[in-house]
Amino acid sequence: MFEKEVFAEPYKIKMVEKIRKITKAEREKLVREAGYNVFNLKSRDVYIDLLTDSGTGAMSDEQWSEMLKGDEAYAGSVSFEKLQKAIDDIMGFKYVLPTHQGRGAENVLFSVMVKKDDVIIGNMHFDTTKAHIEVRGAHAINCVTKEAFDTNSDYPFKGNIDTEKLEELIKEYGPERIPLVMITVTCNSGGGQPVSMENIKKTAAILKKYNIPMFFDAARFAENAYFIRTREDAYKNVPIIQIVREMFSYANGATMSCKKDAIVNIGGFVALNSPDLYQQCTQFCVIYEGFVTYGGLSGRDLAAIAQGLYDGIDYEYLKSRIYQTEYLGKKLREAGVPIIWPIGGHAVYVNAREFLPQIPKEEFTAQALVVQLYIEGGVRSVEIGTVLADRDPITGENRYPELDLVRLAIPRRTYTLSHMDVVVDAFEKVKKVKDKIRGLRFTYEPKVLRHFTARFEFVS
Ligand code: PLI
Repeated sequence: MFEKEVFAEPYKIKMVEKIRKITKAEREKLVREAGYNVFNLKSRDVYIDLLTDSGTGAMSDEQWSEMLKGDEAYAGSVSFEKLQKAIDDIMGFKYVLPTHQGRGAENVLFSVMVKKDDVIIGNMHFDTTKAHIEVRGAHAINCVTKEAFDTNSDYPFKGNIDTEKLEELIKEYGPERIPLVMITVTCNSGGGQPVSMENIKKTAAILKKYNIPMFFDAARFAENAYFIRTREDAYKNVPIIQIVREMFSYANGATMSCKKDAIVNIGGFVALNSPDLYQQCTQFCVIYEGFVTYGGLSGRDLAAIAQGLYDGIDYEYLKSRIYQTEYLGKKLREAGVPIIWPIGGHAVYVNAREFLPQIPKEEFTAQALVVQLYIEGGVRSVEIGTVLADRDPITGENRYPELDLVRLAIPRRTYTLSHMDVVVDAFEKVKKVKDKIRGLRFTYEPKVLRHFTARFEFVS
């Protein structure tokens, strides 16, 4: 039995937002009307919303007070200075371009660095990163450690780069075709799994040999640093900020979606240590995002990010954050729900094919579980499986990823452990009807990014 440790969230609640639980019959009707796609639901009809941890966190009083002080000057605002200073202090990058969110940062950086037929290697690229690579006619290659595919082993760093394969890929394609390598920390597409400092160092050393720059997709850099502290012996009790500084010291730059570990509702940036690269990126920031000191954000957004970066690396906060995710994951595992192990930083990932073996993958096993979880408990989750994988653009056939997952992503500082108990209870209810759950088929299937707007019906 997973016992609650005696410690509490390192904050008290100052403002609340009502949530409401509607009846199961209402949820059945609403999800049917939504075409069995939870993206089409209204949030007011969701009891516990675990669709994403992106932009859904609760800001601190210090962030709100920074927002009030936000300087809204078009150019050279005080708020931008604060952001620049925070990024320099925490990550050690001197050159910063704000962007409206993470994908904006990818667009600005890749507009300069990525061209047709290039090869961008990463542990596991996030969808928007992959899309920004492929839209330029370049190739996105995942090179995560093979341990990542064993969902039950205790291996502590399943986000690691497979360094042997990395070197083979560099030799196969040639360093001149590889403008950068991108390490996503933590590795969202692989289950929120961390990358060890040892692996970061080793990867950096290999890339140095071939003169290939290394970048971080830093959306969840602070959670990664917490895992390094708690799972890598050499970093036991090392202050988080010191770990973060060391992580970034090996990199040439980073893109970041601040909607995650900077605990804001919108924002992102590109951070660099090369003045030349910065200069080249500025024109694309101006075209796509906004002037170089605001990048599509208001001054108050910049100020909230600056403060949020410090909030995000607070050890006590990170401890309660990761504890909450583990609390949910361990309780689900005890209840017999198969999950990716070890539990990731921002989310618990349920292995739907193992949980609902009677639903063939052609009938979107994980999507069927997402729907039933909403019907039973009002919990909104997200499918990370066949629907998300889209069709192969050449053959037109469905792509079936190795795992069909349901992600329960936990917004930061938003829900309590009692809410997690409600999620576990929803799974208990799903378990009771598990053998009766039916698969789904499309009634509407958009050509690209179908998981956002597709509609389904039950296979009878
Ligand atoms: O949603 P954006 O554009 O701010 O960020 C894109 C993005 C980049 N990298 C990584 C690792 C992400 O997880 C990411 C966005 N993630 C979302 C929306 C999520 O639900 O996980």
